[in-house]
Amino acid sequence: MELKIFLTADVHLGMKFAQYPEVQKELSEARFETLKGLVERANAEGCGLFLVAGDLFDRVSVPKETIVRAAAILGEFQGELTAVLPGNHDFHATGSDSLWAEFGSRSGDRTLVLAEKRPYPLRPLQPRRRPLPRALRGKALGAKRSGMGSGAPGGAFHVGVAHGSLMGSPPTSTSAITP
Ligand SMILES: [Mn+2]
Repeated sequence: MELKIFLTADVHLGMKFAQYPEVQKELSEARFETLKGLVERANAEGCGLFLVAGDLFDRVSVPKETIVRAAAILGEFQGELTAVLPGNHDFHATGSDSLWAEFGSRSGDRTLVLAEKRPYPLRPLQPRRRPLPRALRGKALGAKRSGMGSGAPGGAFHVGVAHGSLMGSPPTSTSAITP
């Protein structure tokens, strides 16, 4: 049984780089190219889950075009599921005009925004193109298996995902507070 996960974080799409006006556009564009390259690598590696562990976006007020482009790039992932955790820069807020509502509306049904602190079962996310691998059936992102109604035989994968510093493990520099 195997679950191959591609993990990234802090892509910070939409970063303005205002302090570098002469290369501002190139630096901003490079973030999109990087994400594209990551998705291509994940596809080449045959990953089943593409996981973004926070700060896919640089801030909650990124332009709509940035959100559309991000959703399109992630939509090229050929695995079973893309899961995106909001971070401290692109935190989750309710409201139909919020970043994540817009992102959700631009993403397919195999993209999951981990907006709440709870386990997310993978079962409802049935693949469109091919059967869910045995490794992913009845599995969940998050903590305990109980309450998920999994019923899957054998062991289960539990994938914890977080963004930020660990409690009780103080950062050694300010960059560790807002990486
Ligand atoms: Mn961050």
